[in-house]
Amino acid sequence: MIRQLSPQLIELAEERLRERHSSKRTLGNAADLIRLVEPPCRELFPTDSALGVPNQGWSVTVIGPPGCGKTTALVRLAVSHGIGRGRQVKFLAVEDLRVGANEKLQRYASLLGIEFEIAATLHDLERNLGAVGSDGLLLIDTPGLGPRDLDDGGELARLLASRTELQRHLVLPISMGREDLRRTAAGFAAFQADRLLFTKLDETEKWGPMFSEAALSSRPLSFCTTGQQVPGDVVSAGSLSLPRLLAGQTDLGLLAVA
Ligand SMILES: Nc1nc2c(ncn2[C@@H]2O[C@H](COP(=O)(O)OP(=O)(O)O)[C@@H](O)[C@H]2O)c(=O)[nH]1
Ligand SMILES: [Mg+2]
Repeated sequence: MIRQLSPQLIELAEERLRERHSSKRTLGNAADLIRLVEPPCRELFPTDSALGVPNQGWSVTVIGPPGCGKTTALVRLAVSHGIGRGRQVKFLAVEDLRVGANEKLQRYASLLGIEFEIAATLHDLERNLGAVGSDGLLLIDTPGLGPRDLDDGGELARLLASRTELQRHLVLPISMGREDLRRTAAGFAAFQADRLLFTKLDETEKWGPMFSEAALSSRPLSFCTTGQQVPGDVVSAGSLSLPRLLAGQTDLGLLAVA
């Protein structure tokens, strides 16, 4: 897996290791090595699976390219962090004029008994953001934006980026590859995402690009989705250990659920 990491990142990791371990140490086995590299890895790849901004209620949005897993990630979080914790959940879908685009979330909402609204205007969005109660969890779905649509994201991006109480997760499929991930993340810069949420970990064993992107963009990994089961198949990013993965331990079953 080390070959999947960016050369810049490997250099950075080596530097951190040298800083911490200037004296020579003998490593008995793989477990020793994992223990040695775990702390610098945690520094390089911070994880944060706390949903919402402390003391500011729970408003969360997902942004990202079409088909990357935004809507289903939101449904999984609604169950694990909303219904499962006794919060009053509401889904708000920013209107997407593509045929059937908002219906998926609406269907999940009715299956799970969750309130659902379509925000047809930015004013609807602001009104909902202003109305989140202390026990509420507002989960905002946004239309998928491809490279050519990103200019259209302008007003939406400005509004979402301006709300300090809103936690913004950039959703990226892990199979995208290092360079496309960099380019895609850069395309969404105007949204000022504060977390990275990776999807489709079950589709590849090449997880290196996820760690590279997290380290190079200095944004914590929040959650990862690991399959098609909805709700379910979501883990807290903190349960991923890069050293264990480097040692070939990529069993999804070992990861802790969110
Ligand atoms: N295998 C796999 N499929 C996923 C995962 N997350 C989402 N999907 C699938 O990806 C497709 C698009 O998901 P969706 O949430 O609608 O993407 P959106 O367009 O970004 O909202 C659906 O068929 C999902 O079942 C995952 O972790 N693993
Ligand atoms: Mg969607």
